[in-house]
Amino acid sequence: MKFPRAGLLAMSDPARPPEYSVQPADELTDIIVKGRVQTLFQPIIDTFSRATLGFEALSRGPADSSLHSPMELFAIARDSGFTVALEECCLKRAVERFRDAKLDGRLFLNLSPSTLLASRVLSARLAHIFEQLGLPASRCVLEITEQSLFEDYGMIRKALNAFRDVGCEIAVDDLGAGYSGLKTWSEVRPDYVKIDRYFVSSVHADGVKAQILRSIVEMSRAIGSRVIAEGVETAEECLELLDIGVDYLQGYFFGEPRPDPSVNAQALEHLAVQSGGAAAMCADHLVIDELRRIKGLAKARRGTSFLFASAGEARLLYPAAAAEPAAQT
Ligand SMILES: [Ca+2]
Repeated sequence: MKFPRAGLLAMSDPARPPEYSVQPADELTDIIVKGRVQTLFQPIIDTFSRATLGFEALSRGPADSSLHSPMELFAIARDSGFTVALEECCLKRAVERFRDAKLDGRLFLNLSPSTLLASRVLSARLAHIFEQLGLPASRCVLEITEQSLFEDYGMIRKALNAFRDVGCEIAVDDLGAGYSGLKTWSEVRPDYVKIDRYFVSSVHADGVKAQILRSIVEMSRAIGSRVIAEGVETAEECLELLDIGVDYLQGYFFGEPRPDPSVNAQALEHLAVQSGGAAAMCADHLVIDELRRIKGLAKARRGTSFLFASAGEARLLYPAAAAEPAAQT
């Protein structure tokens, strides 16, 4: 369904028959003009420290609106040519509500490539919003989702660098879904990659998915990105993702998207129990953390084993850790 781009003007037309006032395009313009989008926040958990890395902001239409569903809301915006206006509105409201809710950590904001490329001043505007609200822009992570094949990675990198210049970090969203793939990862060199929930769902029972995730974790170490698994819903999935070495977890298992989000204490307890083996194996937790940061040491795994690039290298660099019963897997 196509809607006229003149929706903002039409909304204020006094001659407009009243029955048209509930048309989706009019509802959309009203939502944008009045900033009526809802923002929900979902926590992202550090698998190592069990601290909250931050929250992803998810936008919805107002609860009493026919555009409450985000799919409907963004589809109407796309069809009526208001994607950029809607996304800017969502960004602003998300930062305001993040500040008002006094949430800790980083704020993950979704941005489409079309908006990224359409607005040359968006990075400055976003930095200004953060500054006005007394928040450093370095707490912002932009999640970029591909909706179509990128034709010009040079333009994408240039646009993203403008956000990096004001302090934002970058995430590639939904890795493995649609067009979001290795080429984008390689070209963008993001700080985070978010793995599409398809690969997370029942990963404990699907050896192929588990192997794909292991490969993604391996590549992330080489590229310098950190891996976030989305859509974690069960303890079994959580355990498997820990074993694979994913850095951060997000999903209903840890907390549903809410205006006033909270983290499921039982899920954190589960993480603590599952990672308890590390404490038994290594006298110094910092050693593990340090290992995870060092490029070349593929990964330091918790639970039952450490995996080094080579046993000799680990022994040389970290004699205390290497002296523990390290098992190659
Ligand atoms: Ca996202």
